[in-house]
Amino acid sequence: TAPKSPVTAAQFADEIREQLTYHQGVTVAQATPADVYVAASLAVRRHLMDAWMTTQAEMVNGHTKAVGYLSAEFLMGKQLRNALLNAGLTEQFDEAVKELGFDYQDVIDAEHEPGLGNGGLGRLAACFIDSLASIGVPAFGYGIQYQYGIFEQEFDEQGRQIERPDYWLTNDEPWGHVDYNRSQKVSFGGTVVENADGTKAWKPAWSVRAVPVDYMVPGYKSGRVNTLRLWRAKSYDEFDLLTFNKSEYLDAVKPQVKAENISKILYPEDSTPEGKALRLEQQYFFVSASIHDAIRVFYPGQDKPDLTTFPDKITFQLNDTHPVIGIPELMRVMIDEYGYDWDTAWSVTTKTFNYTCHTLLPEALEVWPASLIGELLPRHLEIIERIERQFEAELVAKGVDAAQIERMKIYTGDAVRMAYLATYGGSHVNGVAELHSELLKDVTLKDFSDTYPDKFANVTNGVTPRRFVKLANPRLSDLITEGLGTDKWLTDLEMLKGLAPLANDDEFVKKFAAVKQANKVDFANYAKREYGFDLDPNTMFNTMVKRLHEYKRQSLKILALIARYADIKSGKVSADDVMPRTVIFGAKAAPGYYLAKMTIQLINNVARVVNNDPDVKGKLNVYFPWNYNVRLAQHLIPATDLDEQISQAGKEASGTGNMKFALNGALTVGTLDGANVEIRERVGAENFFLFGMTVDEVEAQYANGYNPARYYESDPRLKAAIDMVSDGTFSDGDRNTYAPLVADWLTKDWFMTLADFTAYAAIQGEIEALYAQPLEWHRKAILNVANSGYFSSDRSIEDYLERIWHTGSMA
Ligand code: 26Q
Repeated sequence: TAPKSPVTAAQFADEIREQLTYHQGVTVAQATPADVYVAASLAVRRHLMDAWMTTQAEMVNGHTKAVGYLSAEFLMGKQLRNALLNAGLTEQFDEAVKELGFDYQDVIDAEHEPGLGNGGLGRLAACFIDSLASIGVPAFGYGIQYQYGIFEQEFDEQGRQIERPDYWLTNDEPWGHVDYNRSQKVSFGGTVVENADGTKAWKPAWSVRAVPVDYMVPGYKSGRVNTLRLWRAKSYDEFDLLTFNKSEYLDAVKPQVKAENISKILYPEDSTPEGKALRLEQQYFFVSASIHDAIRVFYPGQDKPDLTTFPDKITFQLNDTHPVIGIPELMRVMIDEYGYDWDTAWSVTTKTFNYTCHTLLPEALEVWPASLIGELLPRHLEIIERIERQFEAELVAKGVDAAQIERMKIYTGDAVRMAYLATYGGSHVNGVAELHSELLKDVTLKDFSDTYPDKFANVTNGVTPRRFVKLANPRLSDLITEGLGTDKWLTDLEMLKGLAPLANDDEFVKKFAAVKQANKVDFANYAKREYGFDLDPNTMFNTMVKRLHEYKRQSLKILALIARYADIKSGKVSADDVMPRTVIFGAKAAPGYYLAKMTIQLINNVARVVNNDPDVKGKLNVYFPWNYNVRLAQHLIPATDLDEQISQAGKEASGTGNMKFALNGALTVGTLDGANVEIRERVGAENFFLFGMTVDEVEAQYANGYNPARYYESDPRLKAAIDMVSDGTFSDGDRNTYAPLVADWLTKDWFMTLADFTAYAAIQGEIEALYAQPLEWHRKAILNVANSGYFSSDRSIEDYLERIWHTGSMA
C-alpha cells in the first residue's frame, strides 16, 4: 500500500497553525522554533495515524508472525525529518515553515535527540526497526524509556571528559504517547511457596507499574507504521496518606523513588558489565512487561489464551544477553500464570526466542551472581536451576563428556551465564558479521556449536539508507538518483551497483567530487557554528568516530598522528611534501574506564599542541568535537574522505560505522576485522586500505607471549611518538599525566597497538599518494558506494526473516 497523497504546503502550514492554537495555545507570532517543532511533529503524527492503526489491526488479525525486537537500547536519533520523509511531507514542511516565517534548520535543531543507547548495538536496533517497517514486517521494538539517555560529553580545561546528565524529556516531547491504560505490573523479590497441589507460587515483595510509551516507526513508502514500545517505571505506592505522620513524610515517598529509579538512567558502560542489581531490575522490568504485552495484544480479551500458538504469533529477538531473563520469564508465565506443564512451556519458549551476540570479548559476556537473581527473582532462579538439570541430562544423553558438560554449565551454582542460557533456551544464535559468527562457533561458543551445530547462523549487520544516505547526504542521494535514473535504490540498495560503470565517466566523477567538497564545506560551517572550530575544507577529512575502547585502538591513530607531527616538525618530511589533513575524532568513554578517559585527554592535548604549532600550520590539524551522537554522525559521515576502522583483528564483532562511511563515499583504512572483511571483499581490495595482523597472527602472538617493548625498541618513529607522550610535550611538561597509558603500552598492550604501528604508518604513504590524484581517489570512492548496497539493514532483515524468523511481510 502506497501512502495516500498528502497535502499541499499551504495545507500543511494550516495544520501547523492549528496545532499551535489548539494544542499549545500560542499564536504564530508568539511561537518559537521549538513551538513549531512540536506543532509540526504533531501534524506529521496525525498523517501517520491511520496507517499506524491499520498496521496494528492487521498485525493481530493477519496471518503473518510478528517480530518482537527486545533491546535495552534504541539509539533513534532525531525523529522529525525521518517521519516527514516517510510520510512524504518533506517539501511541504520546508515550504510551510518558511511561510510561517521560520528557518527550517532552527525548527529541526529544536529537537533533542533521544540518546537511549550507547553506540553500535543501540543504533543497530534503530536501523532494524526502520527496515522492518519499510519492508512491511509487523513488528514491535520493546525497550526502556530511560529518563536520562547517554550522558552529554564535555571537555574541561585539561581536555578531560566531563559527563553531564542528558535530561532529554525536559521539553515537550511530541513523539511518545504515554498509554496509561495498557500498563503492566512487574514484580520483584519475596519468596516462592509451594501450593497444596505441588505447584509453585511466587510471593513477590514489591511491584512496579510498567507504563508503555509508544513511538511510531513509519516505514519508507511501505504504508506501514510499526510501534516502538518503551516502558517507563511508575510507582503504585503514591503517598500513603493514612500512615505517614510528619516525621515519616519523606520516608513515605521512598518506595515510589525506588520504583521509578528503574527507568531513570541508561547504563553508560558498553563493554564490561557490572553485576548491579538495578541493571538486572531494568532488564527484567522491560522484558516481563513486553511478554505480558504481547500476550495481551495477540490474544485480545482472552482469559485462557492457547499459548501453544504463541510462537506462531510472535518471535522474540534477544538483542545481546540483556533481555535473556525473558527465557525463564516466559517459562514462569506459562507454568505459574497459565498452568501449563514444564515440557509444553519449554517447547513454546525455545521456539519463541532467538539470540544475537554482539561481542567476542569474554569480559563483555554477562554473568549474573546467582545470589542476586535469587534475591530479586527467586522463582526465576528455581526455573534456571531446573533448566540446568534438564540441560545436563540432555548433554549426557548426547554423549558429551563430563569435562565439556562442566564447561557448558548455564548455572554454575554461583552464577548464571546469560549467553549460554540464551543459546540453549532459543532456536538460533547469530553473530553480526561472517568473521564474528565463525569465531563464535570456533571460540566463544565452541562447545555449544559442537553440540548444537544447527542453531548457529550469521546475519551481517546493516544500516538504514533512509537516515544515513537520504537524510544525511541529500546531495549524494540526488546524484545517485540522477546516475541511476530512479530513486528506487532507497528500498533496494543493491541497485547502487548500477553506479559502478560511472566510476569511469570523468564527468560523473567530477560531480561526485563536487558533492563531497560541498559536504565538507557544510561540515566546516557546522563545526564553526557548533564548536567554534576552523576546519579547512581543502584538506583531507580523516575521521575516527566510535566509542572509546582499547580494542578499537584510538591509540594507534593518535600515535601515528604524533609520529607524523614529529616528522614534519623535525623537517624529516618537508612541509611541501605533506598532504594536508584534518583529523577528526568523536568518542565517548564509559565514565569509569580509566585508560579510555586518559586517551581522550591525550587526543585533546595533541589537538591543542598541533593546532597551535606554526611549523605544521595548514598541514596537520586535529579536532575532537565533543558529544558524538547520531546528529553529529549525520553531519560528519557525508563529509569524510577517509575513515578509520582499525580495531585489533578478532575484536570488533561487526562495526556499522564502517558501512555508513562506505555508503557515503569515504575510503576506509582498516584491519581484517568484523564486517571490514566483507566490505573489502565487496568494494574490492584495490579500493580499501588494508593493514595489520590477521586473527591468526594475533593468536600466534598471544601464544608466543606478546612483548610490546620489542616494537617500541625496533621502530624509531614509534619510539619517538611514545617518548613525546611521556616527556610532557602534550601535558605542559608534566611527565606524570600520561604515565599509566604509556606504562600500559610498553608492558601490556593487550590489543597489540604497537605491533601494528609500523604497518599502519606505512600505509599512510599510499593513502596520501592516492589522495594527490583526486580523480583516482573519487573513482574508488564511487566504487565503495556502488558495491556497498549489501550493507543495507533491509538486507539484514531479509536474512533474519529467512534464516531465523521464518516469516515475511504483511500481505
Ligand atoms: C551490559 C550489562 C550491563 C551494563 C551494560 C551492558 C552493555 C551495554 C551495551 C553491554 C554492551 C553494550 C553494547 C555493545 C555494542 O554496542 N556492541 C557492538 O554492537 C554492534 C552492532 O552489532 C557491532 O557492530 C559492534 O562491533 C559491537 O561492538
